Amino acid sequence: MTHPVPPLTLCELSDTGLPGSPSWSPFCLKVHRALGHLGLPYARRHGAGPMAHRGVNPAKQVPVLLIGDEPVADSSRILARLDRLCEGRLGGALEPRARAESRLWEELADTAVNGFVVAARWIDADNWPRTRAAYFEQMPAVVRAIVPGRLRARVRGALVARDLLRAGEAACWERFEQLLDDLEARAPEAGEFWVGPTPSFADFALWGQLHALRTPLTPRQAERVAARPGLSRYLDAVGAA
Ligand SMILES: N[C@@H](CCC(=O)N[C@@H](CS)C(=O)NCC(=O)O)C(=O)O
Repeated sequence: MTHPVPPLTLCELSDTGLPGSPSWSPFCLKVHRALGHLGLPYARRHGAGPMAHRGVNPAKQVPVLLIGDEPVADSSRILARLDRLCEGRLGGALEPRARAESRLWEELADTAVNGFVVAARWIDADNWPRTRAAYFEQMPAVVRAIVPGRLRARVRGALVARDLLRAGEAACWERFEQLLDDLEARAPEAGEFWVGPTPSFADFALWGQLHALRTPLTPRQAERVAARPGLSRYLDAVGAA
């Protein structure tokens, strides 16, 4: 590393307590994994919700990484900044075509794949009680009786607007199966990562979303990922990288 990296603090939500899955947020998982891959030490600042970090998160979302005193919001912007601080080790050093491909896969993970994480947790009726317990356990009981249901209705509307639930839940899960089949067919050989021999933007983003589907909140979707051996082996490799 040419320049010393300033102290880093990751502003995020609560810890899950699950080994290997420090956050419920797929975008926070993405940043955790990138920082872990770079071997950079960092502090963690937990908040009950994104608004706990007001003042540093203009989009009212997590993650935000404080680099020294400077807040950097949005997981892709965070990875781009870390990449610049670490001599292209997150993908910036790839040749331009591979770098572009890595960023395009990052975009697919953060948008299309993320939609299925949100649907699995908030809309799948079997999973919803587990999501509600995990996300809202710290709320006072009176508030907990009202707020989660209202938020769920809002999330459903957002997923219709994202064109994920417009044709109904059965069609959504059919598309999920197709996406997993396509990712399984595209998964790299053992020892390789998504666009080359070392992990890059694509890997952290895909891992964040797909690993978020492997927690006890969404057992059916975890089982569907596990049914793809190439993809599962790849996710384990990124988790260990
Ligand atoms: N584009 C953002 C998305 C971050 C995001 O959606 N974070 C979620 C937690 S997983 C959040 O803060 N949601 C609160 C909200 O959108 O109100 C990124 O890549 O960091």
